[in-house]
Amino acid sequence: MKRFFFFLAVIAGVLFQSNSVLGQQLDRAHTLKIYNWSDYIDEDLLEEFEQWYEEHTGEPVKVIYQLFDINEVMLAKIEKGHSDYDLTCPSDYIIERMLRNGLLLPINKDFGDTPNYIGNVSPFMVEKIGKIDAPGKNPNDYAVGYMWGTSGFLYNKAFVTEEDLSSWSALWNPKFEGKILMKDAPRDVYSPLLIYANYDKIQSGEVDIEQLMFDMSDESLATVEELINRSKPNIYGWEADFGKEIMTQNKAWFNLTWSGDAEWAIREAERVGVNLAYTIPEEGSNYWFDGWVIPKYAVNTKAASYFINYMCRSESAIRNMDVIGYVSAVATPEVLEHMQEQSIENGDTQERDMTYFFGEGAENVILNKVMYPDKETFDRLALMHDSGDRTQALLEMWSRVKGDNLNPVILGIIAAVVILIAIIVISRKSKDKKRKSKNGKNTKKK
Ligand code: SPD
Repeated sequence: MKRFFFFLAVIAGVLFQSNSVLGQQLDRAHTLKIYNWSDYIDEDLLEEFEQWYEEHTGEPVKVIYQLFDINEVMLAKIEKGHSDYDLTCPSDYIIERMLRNGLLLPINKDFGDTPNYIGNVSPFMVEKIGKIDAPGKNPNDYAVGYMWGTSGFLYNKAFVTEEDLSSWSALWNPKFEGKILMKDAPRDVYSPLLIYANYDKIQSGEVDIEQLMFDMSDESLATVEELINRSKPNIYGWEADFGKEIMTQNKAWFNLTWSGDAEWAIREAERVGVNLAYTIPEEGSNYWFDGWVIPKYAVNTKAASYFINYMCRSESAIRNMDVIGYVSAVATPEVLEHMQEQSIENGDTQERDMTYFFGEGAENVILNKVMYPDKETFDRLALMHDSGDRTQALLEMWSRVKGDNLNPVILGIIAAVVILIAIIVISRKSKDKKRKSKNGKNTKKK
């Protein structure tokens, strides 16, 4: 009899266990885990999505929203850590890497009765996503454009002129000693400097700027390393995502950064009377885009694709742009109208042709130039590509150039901690020595 009850208890235990496991799975199945850049969304949209999703699918969902500052951190979590994010938002060259390495799932764009808003994305963006180089795969099946922009200099007009920054060589101009904030993102520094180093050859047609973005040879790495080293006396600090705040506080004179952060900083600085602007050096630079992708280890792929769809509504695009300063990939007439109204309100008057992004009807529109560059500016820019197994060499170069550039405050703290530990160890040793010699004397007395 005892044995029978024991057997029953074991079965009940197993059932209880499997139920709770099942319970957890159910919870996870109704969770949407998003891993996005910091400061990159109107966060109210997250809760509103939960409601919208339930209305459109009859299923509940809870959004868990986590943040990263640079692509490489996000990539490591998925590539090495196999994290089960349902959705993330890498840049062009990282999407390329993830696609080449089989780390992405195709996005299901069939939403039943729910309207498909993904068609709101500009054909320009679809064409740029098509430039992702992943043999045998159509990148547009795996990524939907979210935001796009350029890389250049955000500068404080009180100290620097646009003319000063007409070339990347401003980075090692001695008059900017200790005044430059550098983006702490290896690819975003390497690529424009590689363009700078090859400028003459690009001009003469010997080098194709698009092809150059695949180059990570030892020679090119050494050239860029030398250029960064030359700029080091000018570097105030390295920043992944806080440059915009530092610039609004008047601390550094200019910042190698992304157009969206620049736009955000320009707006914020204006409120406190600081006059910032943004420019792209004449030699050229990068344009980039960040796109929604569903990683291989995702669990809730349905909610992930619905979320992408939700982000492509004109309303979501407009609200995101208003909050973060970046430019949405969505190019509907509503977006154009809103952005035009805003630019006029801010005092812009110059009509421009923006058909390359908005299509027909945008021949003479008034739009903010930091956010929406002219076609002729855009034509000086190129898209980055995955550096494959050369990535390690780039990261090594990066830690070499940054290694001896530690903030003096941090160096001071490290030195103080080392000295403190040394004092503790020495004083313990001397106490031990005294105790031993005392014990020795006591033993002799006996
Ligand atoms: N704070 C959000 C920043 C997102 C910028 N993405 C730009 C990537 C360029 N490679």
